[in-house]
Amino acid sequence: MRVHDDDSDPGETQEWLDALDASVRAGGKERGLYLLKKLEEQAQRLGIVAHVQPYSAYRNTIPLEEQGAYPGDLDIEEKITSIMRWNALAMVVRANQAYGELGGHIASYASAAEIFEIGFNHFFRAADATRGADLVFFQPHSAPGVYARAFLEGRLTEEQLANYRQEVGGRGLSSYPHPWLMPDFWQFPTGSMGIGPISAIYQARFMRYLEHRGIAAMDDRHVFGVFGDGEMDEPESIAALTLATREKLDNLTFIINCNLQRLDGPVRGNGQIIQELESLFIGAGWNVIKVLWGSDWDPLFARDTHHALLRQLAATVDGQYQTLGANDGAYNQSHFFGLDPELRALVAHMTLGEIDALKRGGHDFRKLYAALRAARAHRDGPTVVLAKTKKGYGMGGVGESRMTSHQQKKLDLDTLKVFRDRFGLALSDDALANMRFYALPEGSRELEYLRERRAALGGHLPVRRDAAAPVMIPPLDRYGQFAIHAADHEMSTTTAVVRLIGNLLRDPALGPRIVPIVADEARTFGMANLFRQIGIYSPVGQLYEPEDAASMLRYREAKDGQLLEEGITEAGALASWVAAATAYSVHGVAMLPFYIYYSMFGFQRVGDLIWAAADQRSRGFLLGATAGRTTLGGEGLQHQDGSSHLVAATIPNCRAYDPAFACELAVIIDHGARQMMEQQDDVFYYVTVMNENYPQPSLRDGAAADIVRGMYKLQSTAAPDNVAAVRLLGSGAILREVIAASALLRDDWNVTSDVFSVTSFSELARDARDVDRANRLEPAREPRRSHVEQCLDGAAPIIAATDYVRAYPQLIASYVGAPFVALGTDGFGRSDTRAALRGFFENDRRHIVVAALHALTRQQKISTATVAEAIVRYEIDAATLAPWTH
Ligand SMILES: Cc1ncc(C[n+]2csc(CCOP(=O)(O)OP(=O)(O)O)c2C)c(N)n1
Ligand SMILES: [Mg+2]
Repeated sequence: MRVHDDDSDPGETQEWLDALDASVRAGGKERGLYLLKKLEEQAQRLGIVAHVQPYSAYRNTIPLEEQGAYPGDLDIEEKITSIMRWNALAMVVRANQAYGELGGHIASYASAAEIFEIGFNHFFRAADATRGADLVFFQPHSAPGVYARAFLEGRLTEEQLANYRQEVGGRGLSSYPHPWLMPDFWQFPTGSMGIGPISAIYQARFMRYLEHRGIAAMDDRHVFGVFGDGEMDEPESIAALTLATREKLDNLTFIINCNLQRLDGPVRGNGQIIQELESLFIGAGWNVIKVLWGSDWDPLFARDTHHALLRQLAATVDGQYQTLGANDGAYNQSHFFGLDPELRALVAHMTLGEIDALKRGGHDFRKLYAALRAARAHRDGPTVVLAKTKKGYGMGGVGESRMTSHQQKKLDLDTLKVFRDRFGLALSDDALANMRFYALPEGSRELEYLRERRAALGGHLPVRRDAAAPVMIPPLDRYGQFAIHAADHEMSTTTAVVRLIGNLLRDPALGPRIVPIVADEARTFGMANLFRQIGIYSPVGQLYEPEDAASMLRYREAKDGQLLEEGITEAGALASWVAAATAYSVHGVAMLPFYIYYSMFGFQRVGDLIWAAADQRSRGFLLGATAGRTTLGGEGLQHQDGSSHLVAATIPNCRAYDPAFACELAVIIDHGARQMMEQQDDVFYYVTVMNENYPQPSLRDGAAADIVRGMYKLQSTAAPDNVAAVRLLGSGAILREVIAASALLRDDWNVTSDVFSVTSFSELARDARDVDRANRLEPAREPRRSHVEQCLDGAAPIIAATDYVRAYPQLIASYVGAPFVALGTDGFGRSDTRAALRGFFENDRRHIVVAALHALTRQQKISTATVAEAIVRYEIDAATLAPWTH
């Protein structure tokens, strides 16, 4: 049923409103709420269903009567904020005066300065002797404001500010929050929009997890996230909103800087982003607090008895708010207040200057403070503060609420003077012209205030720490016997990794620190036994009798459950993994997460989250299961992964492996666990595992170190009447085809071959690249040889076959001196049997043999007629289209 705006019986309407007013006056707000609830129930009985949007009037949520006193010194805080504004602006303008190409943003922090400052002066707590720090996610392009404050606090030098965005050489400051590049400062990378919001939610959830599992106390530590209104359009920004309510995360507050603009223009020119966000968050169950208007609007609202002001505010779209924001008092008088006689009367007593100075709520400390205090006091769910601001606040005609505000990075002297005068900055014309940074003199009241406030809140922020006690890994033969002494026992590498995790979970020291994570695929990977063994985490335990209660593998949810079952959200599961993988830094407790997923839905689907995980120095295992393009049989084009290893190779601190055998896998997991938990290196591991069952060999003596390096010789297959020799390299799912090919080469063609198992082409390539560089830059020294050069010395052709695109083995091609042929799975995957797929992609044993013979023709070891014969013998259809063409 639609609600009509025209009132058919105003007298009756007024009676109802008066009755509600009287009840609230007599019985308070709770009585009012009760009546509304009863009315709603009755309306439902009468079949009246409301389809109104769940948003409130276009005004502040917290009424003036409930605002409370302001605990800070407004004069000083405003002065300090003005100085921060200046330093942030000067940092960007200076960098761009010196080097026009450096970029940077002024307008975003200009809109967010009061939001940041209210946090820094009153809410964001650092770690002290009694408790850990709050977690704060900063809007990335407002980073200059965070640097400006760190400078005033004496944490950053003038030289560092002057080197904003000039990081090469190590003196400068990162453009955006990057823990990799500023490891003592930034905690959370937010530069890629959307990653901050989803990460903040999963960090808040992981804090509960640690607490419920008895691993770390959280006291009243809180997660704050300051994000942009444009940023909320990212799918990741809103993907986990309902998780936050479902898990009652009252340790979480979002503050959305609603300056109504993004980069190109208005976020919702023809609508109202604030109302839209309010509906969204209310729908997701959040506590919503709107901070729209500053204190100087309070008297206007008080006199707006007929709601003319509220009606006009509701009727004004954001594109118009922006134009109003960009223009002066006279324009606002004629184009807003002048539109309605009641409104005109409302501001009749005000000068144009006063109208011009009316502030938006997000620039008013009192309003922001009341909102954040209410957010901190809110229980049983997260809060979002929607703060209405002006983009480029204070930048005058060149930047305030302009379409081009976001891109503005150069300001002329006149604009700087207007800025200085508006914020009452004690800067000479000369200081302006030279964009001098403003430091607070020692002994000044402002500096003392600044220090006092931070001391009261525990110290500086942001600070990234890196001090967790190492956790010892048990000896491999204690938990990996089954894999290293497999003795041709049949199993898949997925089964092996699940057994390894299961065994590690039983270790008294390491076990509790393991965090298995799945995105609704535990059964796929044979992990259902973990449901009962360690339980599935739920903050409320299990409120129902599970259908399979009698089963050994029952679905057991528990408050201290260890497994994180994230449901069908790879982005959420990855964010969850990051929370665990950074716990060593964020909470000082090292955790070891294993997130196991369909490999295609990793780097391909949430690659940017993995990049951010690398930036924040995550430590943990990503397990790409059902990996490759031909082991997954029936699944088809969208499931078959031929590229993840190539992408993994581009992430500097990601060590990626594609083991074929359980014993290789065990060595890699063991090495990785030690590197991350004992040595505490800032690396993470990506390991692919498959679901194909085959006999698993035992670990060769002395092979372990080479497995970690990336390759080892598996066997030499000597042909009795040896006509030629080749080297065959294989990894993961295709290694067994390579071994089979070596037998065919011997039996059918009298060709000898050495077979190497390559556990990681990317690790080999990295080592070779390092060696190559060292040799080039120190030409006088005795040249070093990389592992790949040592293994593949000589001239015999090399055939490398994997279940990935050819570019993956080609990572090492330029480091070997012999002819190099790569076979792989370029093209779109499709569903069929494993054998059919390997035939289709031309990486099965037959094609490996043909490739080897062909390579030998180039060395005049074998005739082309022999190659043609092999093609016929193996029934290869030479006329078929190449797999990557269809
Ligand atoms: C994933 C991603 N896409 C695009 C960008 C480029 N970008 C940086 S800031 C910005 C606009 C942000 O608007 P908003 O979130 O409203 O923040 P504001 O600057 O208005 O405070 C864009 C598009 C980015 N950093 N990340
Ligand atoms: Mg914006």
